[in-house]
Amino acid sequence: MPSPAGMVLSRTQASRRSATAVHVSRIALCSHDTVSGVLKIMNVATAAVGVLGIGFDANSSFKRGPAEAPPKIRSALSSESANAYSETGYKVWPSDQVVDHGDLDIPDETGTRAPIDVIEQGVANALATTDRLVLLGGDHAVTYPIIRAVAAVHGPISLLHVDAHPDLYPDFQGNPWSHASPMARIAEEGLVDRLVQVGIRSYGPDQAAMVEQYDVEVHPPWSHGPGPELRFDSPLYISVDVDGLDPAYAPGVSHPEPGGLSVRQVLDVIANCAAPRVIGADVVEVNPTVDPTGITSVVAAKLVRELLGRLLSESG
Ligand SMILES: [Mn+2]
Repeated sequence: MPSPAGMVLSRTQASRRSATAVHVSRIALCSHDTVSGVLKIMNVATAAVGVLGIGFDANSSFKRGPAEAPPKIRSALSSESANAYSETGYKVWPSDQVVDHGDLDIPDETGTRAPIDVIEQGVANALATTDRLVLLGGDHAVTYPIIRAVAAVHGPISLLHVDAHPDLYPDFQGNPWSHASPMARIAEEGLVDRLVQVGIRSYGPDQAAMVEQYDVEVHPPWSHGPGPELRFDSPLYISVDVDGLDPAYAPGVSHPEPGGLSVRQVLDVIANCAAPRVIGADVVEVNPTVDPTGITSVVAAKLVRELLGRLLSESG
């Protein structure tokens, strides 16, 4: 049974609800304009793009914490240390064109299907009012149910995946919903017609077999120059694990892997990949419990700002 709008459920309360229940903890219909100080009522029906938080990390294999990321990323987005615009000139946060759907309330269960279904239904609900979303993770396990919901609306789609890791384990330590396995679920269900991975630098033979089996295109990090030329023929979804970046730029992650991409390289990928349309994106794996300066949330907010700018550039 859906929760009434505006009702906030604690994680414990949510866990007691039935496995198939869908909880939207709050629907933000207003935005505080940090420039003028005026509280503006936003019209969900006219917003071009939505933002939805998915603070879920029960399937993290090594260290929990990404469940705490969405409010940290929003706080960095709203900080008066930066302005409201993308580098490409679009007013993204706050913006009349961007509606904040709040955060999903998700059962805190490890290794079960229930949270996956709650996330998929919650994303589908948000897509009903804004058919393009930027999702704030959460660990990377959230991307499988997100893609199920997005592909149901926009499919067939292509998936551009920035990460240190391919996340293609058939299961990880027996958990098929692990944050190390979302791309395996997406590939085996045929949810995307093309999977392109960028920044990959940590994987073994079992995942290499999956790359071969599902014809995944893998680009390791590059040292200089423009990077791979990426052209897609179908609507594109972009999933960014911030550990695809070098830990020098994004240290607050559960699995830091040195030798990664710079912020500028990832921004260039977002700006330069060619596709008929970008129809959604997520930024995942920020772990605020190991990010004492908050810089990783600031980096994530920067990526969200430019992803929103890219989506708004393709509106209407
Ligand atoms: Mn990763």
